[in-house]
Order: sequence, then structure tokens, then C-alpha cells
Amino acid sequence: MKTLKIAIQKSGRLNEKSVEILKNCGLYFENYKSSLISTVTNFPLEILFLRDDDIPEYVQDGIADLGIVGENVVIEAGADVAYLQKLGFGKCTLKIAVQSTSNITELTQLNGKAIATSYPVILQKYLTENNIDAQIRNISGSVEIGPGLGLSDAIFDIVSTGGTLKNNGLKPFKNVMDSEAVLISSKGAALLPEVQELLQRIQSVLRAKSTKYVVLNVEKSKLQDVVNLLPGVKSPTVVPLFEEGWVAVHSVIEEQDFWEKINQLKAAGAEGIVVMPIEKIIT
Ligand code: PRT
Ligand code: ZN
Repeated sequence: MKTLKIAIQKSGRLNEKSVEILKNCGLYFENYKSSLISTVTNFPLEILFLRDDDIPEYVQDGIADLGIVGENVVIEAGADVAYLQKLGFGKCTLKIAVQSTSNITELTQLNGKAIATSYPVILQKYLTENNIDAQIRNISGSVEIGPGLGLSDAIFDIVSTGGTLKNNGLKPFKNVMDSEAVLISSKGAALLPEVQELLQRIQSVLRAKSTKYVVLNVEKSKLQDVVNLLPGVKSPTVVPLFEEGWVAVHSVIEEQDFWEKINQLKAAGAEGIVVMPIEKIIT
């Protein structure tokens, strides 16, 4: 079996969740903060801990077979890699922002203006698509101070809560791109059986994360109404209770419409509802 290499962020916003998802896949390894590489003991995999900016190129060149990194970083690097899976964390939006007092309301007003950013490639593409001729000031960090210093008229940066914009007297103007952490692989590695095995494990963890296991009791006369609300993985499991005329129903519920479903179940006659986390769903 080939020993794969996966590159993840060494420290920063994506490190913890990247380590967590690999551990949830049942992989055993030491998360050595001080070393660059860690060996998984129960799967042919080595983990490389890198700066996030280096990950797309390492994967494109096949130095690492796989990588976990923000989609924005992959696109900015223009890396030729295979996208295997969105991972549901590190979510953010890349936005153009202007000073709160600015009277810019139309995109065309950016013509001839200067925009500070650390993401010149993504910004240029957006401006070109929209026929805007603005000057891009490429700076490596703290772009939000640009307008205050008179360095630029606008900024283009990652926003999650919007707190940083506000604290610097800026307001969002245009959303350009949504991003989240993604699993990428080199084009050559995408179809390797070991890569597909790891991908399946990651997908089973993601599926489990977005669902809850539910056990509830219901009178047999109301069973059909309750079952209609519960598709389950295949269909709900129904087992008799010791008390005559009652059954227990086991099923899974999607996290996103959890409370709505629970309320509907109660209204349909469900009692003693117990909800549990799911570790993995293997289909
Ligand atoms: O050291 P290394 O180079 O590896 O890390 P880094 O400092 O370049 O990146 P890091 O750890 O800050 O971010 C890694 C990835 O997380 C990014 O590429 C994004 O895909 C994703 N991500 C998600 C974010 C944010 N949310 C985020 N809020 N990356 C950066 N920010 C910054 C943003 O630049 C701005 O300064 O947070 C500030 C805005 O946050 P709010 O909440 O105030 O809006
Ligand atoms: Zn970085």
C-alpha cells in the first residue's frame, strides 16, 4: 500500500479542525506542535504541518498527495489540483469593503480607485469580470487599515463576523466569494484506492456530524404519523415496548431542521425523546 502524505495547516484557524477531522476518521497520530511531520500508526499516511499558503503548491506538485486548506487560498494560488470534498469549517466570505462614511454605492464607482488586498488574483478576476478598472494594492496583512491611512479607497479581505471591518471604520460593499476548508488532492492521486478510502471515511464523519440519532416512544395508533416525519438512513427502526400498545422508534434527523422536526414529532404524539450524537455513518 502506498503511504500517502496529507498537508494541513501547522497553526492558525484551520489547524485544530483539520486535526479533529482526521482523528474522527479513526486515525491515530501525535499532533506534534514542534515537528513538521507526523506518522499515522493505523493507516498508510503521513501528516505534513505547513503554512496554509504553501499547501496548494505542495499538492499540485505531488509533494503531498492531499491537503486541507481554505478554498480561497487554492484559488489565489491558481493551483491545478482536484477538489475532493468541502469540509464545513473555516467558513468565510471574501468581500470588498469601503469606509463607513463612503458614498460608494455602485461597483462602477470603483473605477480608478485603489483597493488594498492580500488576494490580488481573486480580486482581479472579479474586477475584470465586471469591467472595473481599479488599481490593486497588494499587501500581505492588516489590509483593513489601508483606507484609514490613505493607502487605498477600499479593501478586499476575508470577513467572518464583520467585527474587524467595524472596528476599523469600514462597511461591507460587495460579496465576491464564499470559502470554506476543502480537501484537495493532486490530479494524479485523486483516484488512488487509499485516497478514496480516506475520502469515504471523511464523508462518513461529515454525514454523522450533520445528523443526530433519535429514540422516542409512541403509541402504536400514532406510529404512522410519527414515521412519516422520519425518513431515517433507510427507514426507522420500530421495536415493541414492554407496555402493551407502545413502541420505540429509532431514527436519524438532520441537524439543520432539528428543532422543527422535534416539535412536529411531539405534536404527532412522540414522547420521551432522546437525542444522541452520531460518530460515523457508513453507507
Ligand atoms: O500561518 P498561516 O499562513 O498558515 O495562516 P494565515 O494567518 O495565513 O491564515 P489564518 O489561519 O488566519 O486563516 C486560514 C484560513 O481560514 C483562511 O485562508 C480562510 O480560508 C479561513 N478563514 C475563516 C479566515 C477567517 N475565517 C477570518 N476571519 N481567515 C482569516 N480571517 C481574518 C481576516 O483576514 C480578517 O483579518 O479575520 C479577520 C476578519 O474576521 P472578522 O470575524 O472580524 O470578520
Ligand atoms: Zn497564510
